[in-house]
Amino acid sequence: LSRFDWAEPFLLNAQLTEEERMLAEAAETFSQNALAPLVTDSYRDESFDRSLFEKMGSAGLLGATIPESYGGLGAGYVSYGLIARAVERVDSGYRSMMSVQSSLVMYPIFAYGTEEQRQKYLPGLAAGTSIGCFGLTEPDAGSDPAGMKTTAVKTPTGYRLNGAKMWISNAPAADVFVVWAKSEAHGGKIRGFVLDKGTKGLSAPVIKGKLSLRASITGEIVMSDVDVGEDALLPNVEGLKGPFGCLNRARYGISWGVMGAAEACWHAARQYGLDRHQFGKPLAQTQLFQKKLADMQTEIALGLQGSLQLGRMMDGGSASPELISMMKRNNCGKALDVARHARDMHGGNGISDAFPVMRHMVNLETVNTYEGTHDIHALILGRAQTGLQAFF
Ligand code: TGC
Ligand code: FAD
Repeated sequence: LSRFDWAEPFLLNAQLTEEERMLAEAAETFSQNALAPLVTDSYRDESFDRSLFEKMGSAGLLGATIPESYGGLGAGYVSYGLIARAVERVDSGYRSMMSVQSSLVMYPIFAYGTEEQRQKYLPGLAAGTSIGCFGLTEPDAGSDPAGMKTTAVKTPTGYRLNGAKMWISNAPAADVFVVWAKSEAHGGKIRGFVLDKGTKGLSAPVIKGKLSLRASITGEIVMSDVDVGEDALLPNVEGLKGPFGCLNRARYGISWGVMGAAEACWHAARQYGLDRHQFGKPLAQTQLFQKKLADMQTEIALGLQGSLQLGRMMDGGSASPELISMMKRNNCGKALDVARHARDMHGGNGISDAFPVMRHMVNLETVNTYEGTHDIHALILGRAQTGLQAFF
């Protein structure tokens, strides 16, 4: 038998290809050099720096799975997951910026759009010179997006959109809005539209007062008689499977991302326990402290291994939405648990932003809620194994 690597019990790095390892290292270096120094102030001040998108774009972090001919990397889903893990090790808000742009804006334009739409939008989004957002949730339709009220009505030249979206990441800074609406001309089915900033009747007011994900900007999308041409419609999908096709990819990325945040909390708690002495010995020399570290190590190792296998299945074409629900749900729940314990293990210091643990903890409250709440994913898994619908 081989020696135990406490930080990497499954030797995950050794399971990666050379290309995946290089990408992961590049994402980690970028995240630590370009993002980590900013995060404390950015979180404290709830400030948003648009130039971060360009920096992420230059580092190749946007649209990793999109083909190179549109500005992406043409990489696989394991690589995309490794990027999410590296970025979220710093902050869930930064990972949110990256994953909305990649999975929720670039992916639908690539998968459901025309060649003209791809050419028009993807290179700028990949470079980060253009910022995208994804509007599905509404004030009265969160877990149940089928209940959306936003409408698209046919006009002689295109469509007129009316409605409001709520809790939309990147919206106040966005140049490109992928929005989902019920289209009268398509029998009331949900269709996707790509709107440009500056279109008359379109606005995106910022949502203030968030106590979580403060380094990421969030807003509403208000559409009041927004007239767009026929070329704004994403022609190649209809129904809820359009937005869900994007969510599958983003949820998968989150399953990796939250493990990055959990690793940051675990490593911080371990180091704190080694440095801090009480009762004449390091905290890390107490049984309770070690039990908590062992639980963190175990859940993170299992979560990462599950995400890696899911990524391999995504790349091989055998992943199911239900398996994505399992990994998104479990990894978010475990990461939140790790962060709460890490906060506690830091004692009073744990509530200070001089340490990262409470920031990660409150961020993970959002991540556990968005892209399908912990309980909604349980209902998806419950339905899959009983055949019984428990949503309504
Ligand atoms: P249901 O009857 O289950 O399905 C309706 C149609 O959609 C298809 N479908 C899927 N297709 C692909 N992938 C999936 N994961 C799919 N899930 C469903 C399904 O096959 C069906 O197609 P068709 O052709 O037969 O019509 O729909 P339902 O209304 O009963 O849905 C129930 C439920 C709860 C599963 C679903 O609505 C749900 O997942 N709710 C959660 C909502 C959610 O995740 N919102 C996310 C908003 S975006 C966001 O949070 C971004 S945060 C980004 C960041 O900052 O990182
Ligand atoms: P609700 O659906 O009202 O749920 C409230 C509670 O009820 C939850 O605990 C839920 O699990 C529970 N519940 C709901 N239905 C059932 C049921 N049938 N049975 C049992 N329990 C149930 N959306 C986007 O479209 N784009 C974005 O970019 C985006 N970014 C976000 C960023 C942030 C910071 C946040 C906080 C949210 C974001 N969202 C975004 C919205 C997010 O996806 C929703 O908040 C989420 O889907 C939950 O919807 P809701 O808030 O309306 O909660």
